[in-house]
Amino acid sequence: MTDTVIVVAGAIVRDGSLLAAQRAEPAQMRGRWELPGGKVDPGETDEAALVRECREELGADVRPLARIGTEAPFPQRVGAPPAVLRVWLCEVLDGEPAALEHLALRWLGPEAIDGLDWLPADRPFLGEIRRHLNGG
Ligand code: 9L3
Ligand code: MG
Repeated sequence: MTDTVIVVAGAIVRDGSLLAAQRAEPAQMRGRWELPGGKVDPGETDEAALVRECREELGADVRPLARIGTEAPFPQRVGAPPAVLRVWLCEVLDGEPAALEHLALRWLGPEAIDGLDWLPADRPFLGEIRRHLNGG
């Protein structure tokens, strides 16, 4: 497992809506939707990486509240090391999220979550996020 890439992402929730972000790159992911985040750097904690990535991508400070779902492996490019996705429920602490590196951002109510073209790695987490938005 030593060369497994850990990717962290935030299910950022505010006023009953989830923040979805539309990827700009790489080309084969362009236009698809994700929970914002990225790779954990060597020596960095998962939560610190999540806060850093959200600051870089959204220009806002988030606070991770609770880990959700189970660690989901997802395929990277052929020949790339295996990767896993870990997701945290987050709140916005400071700043208004902006699409600094994404094509667009959307705040989604529970009924709108399923309608987007999500990255396959993120899909398994959506059910639990929707239940959270619905108060359960
Ligand atoms: N990835 C998948 N779902 C996500 C995130 C943030 C990332 N919610 C995948 C896309 C890339 C890899 O993880 O293959 C690294 O992500 P990034 O550093 O390019 O955001
Ligand atoms: Mg990223």
